[in-house]
Amino acid sequence: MKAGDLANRVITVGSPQRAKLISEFFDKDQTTRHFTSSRGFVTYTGFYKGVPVSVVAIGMGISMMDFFVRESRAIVEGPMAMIRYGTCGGISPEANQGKIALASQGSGFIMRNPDAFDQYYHGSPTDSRVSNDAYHFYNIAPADESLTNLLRKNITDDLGADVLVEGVNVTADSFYSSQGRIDDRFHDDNVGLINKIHAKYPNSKTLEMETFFLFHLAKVCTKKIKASAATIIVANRLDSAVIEDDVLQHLEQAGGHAVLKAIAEVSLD
Ligand code: R1P
Ligand code: URA
Repeated sequence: MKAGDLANRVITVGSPQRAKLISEFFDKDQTTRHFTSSRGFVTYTGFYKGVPVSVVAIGMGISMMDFFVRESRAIVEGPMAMIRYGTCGGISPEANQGKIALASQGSGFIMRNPDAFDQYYHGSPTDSRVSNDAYHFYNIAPADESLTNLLRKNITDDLGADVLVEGVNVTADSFYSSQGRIDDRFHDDNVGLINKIHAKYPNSKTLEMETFFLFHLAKVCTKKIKASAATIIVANRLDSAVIEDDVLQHLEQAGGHAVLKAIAEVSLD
């Protein structure tokens, strides 16, 4: 993609299907352009109520978010606004499947510390220590307040106030070890990790894999980027209840429409 192919206002999602669902709300009397990349990025650029907007599916993980933010910023002139509309796991009792979480208090970041496992690199491990630093926790990166306020307003107007859970999101570098999923096939030293996440980030509600890097890069970029994030809670990690397919599709569509209204309404100044 090149200059002119991406709007200043962008929604980023994980899956191409979610991007397509959201693009179906674009203005029908204007052309919507569609771009695919050999690395799995899928972009729709069009208009919502006359305002230029894009939605980009980036796949999963912090590296893809890094590519997305940097390469978007490289081809767009002027201030930008970016909203991630993703899925996540809920880690507090009220963060149930079927709710939408707003990362209004920003995003933390948890990363596996491979050096805590170096005893396994050469032959049989002799060191039976249980490492205290198998995971590193990083300071919270904040969301943009004005964009977050518009997300809150549009989501509650369209889906009702009961759908919303607010607090801190935590981005992890793995779906598995650093989100506290236990896998006997690997040495992960992650029993009780969700409790440690709560101790580090007291109002943490959700775990997913991209938001922190969006917030972090938006704040360190030398050109203006307003960033915020909402995520559909697909499972509650405390009781393992999982969302029904039709509820997920409804929230991708109706929630996606509310997110589109927010990105189109925000002032870029
Ligand atoms: C894991 O299943 C993926 O889903 C979540 C995580 O952040 C990760 O990318 O978000 P998306 O549904 O937006 O991909
Ligand atoms: N995405 C994640 O990264 N974690 C979950 O638990 C659900 C979706």
